Amino acid sequence: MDYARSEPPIALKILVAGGFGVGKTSMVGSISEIRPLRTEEVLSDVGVGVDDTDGIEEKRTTTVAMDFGRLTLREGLAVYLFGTPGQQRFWFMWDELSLGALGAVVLADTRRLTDCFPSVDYFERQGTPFIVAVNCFDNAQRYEPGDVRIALDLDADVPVMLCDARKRESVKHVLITLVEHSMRTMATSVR
Ligand SMILES: Nc1nc2c(ncn2[C@@H]2O[C@H](COP(=O)(O)OP(=O)(O)OP(=O)(O)O)[C@@H](O)[C@H]2O)c(=O)[nH]1
Ligand SMILES: [Mg+2]
Repeated sequence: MDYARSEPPIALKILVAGGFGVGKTSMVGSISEIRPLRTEEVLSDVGVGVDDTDGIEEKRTTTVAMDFGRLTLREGLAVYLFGTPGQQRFWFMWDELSLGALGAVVLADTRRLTDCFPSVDYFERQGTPFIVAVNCFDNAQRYEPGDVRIALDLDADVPVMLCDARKRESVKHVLITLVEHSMRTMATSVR
């Protein structure tokens, strides 16, 4: 690529956060064009009673550092995706991961909605633009985005949407919504 004559490459950093087992690793994996870097460890007997796998009994591994994936939107414009670890004992990673992030997707599971409170709090405190994407698990009751907004006590300008973390098109839609929201937020804050 001849960077001397073209614009310098732009990299957007996006975080995928949320509670334990909500689908963060799945989301990064379904959209990444490179084989995603994963830091999965097998859930062991030691975690029984600590790691709550209700509703995700099939889950065998958990992220201990981060997920990493990449998506090229056009030549010279790439999105780097960082999935955060879900379990509280790995949260010390978050400050490093969130440095320079354009925004964050907070994934939510309506069967355990309170699990995403810490992520929402974290990004509100940091002033990082975020959206909430409800990952619709097959056996979970469906709620309207408006109900989720009320339950999470979100500001009116925070987008809330439904998604399927396993489907590329759905994840693409989530990322576009986040980028648009981040742009709007930045435009308002420099005014
Ligand atoms: N039915 C359904 N299952 C899903 C979906 N997304 C993920 N799963 C399953 O749910 C489990 C959790 O997925 P992960 O992607 O590992 O979740 P995570 O948020 O990265 O988990 P931690 O890193 O351990 O916090 C796995 O068993 C997935 O196969 C979904 O959208 N629908
Ligand atoms: Mg994970």
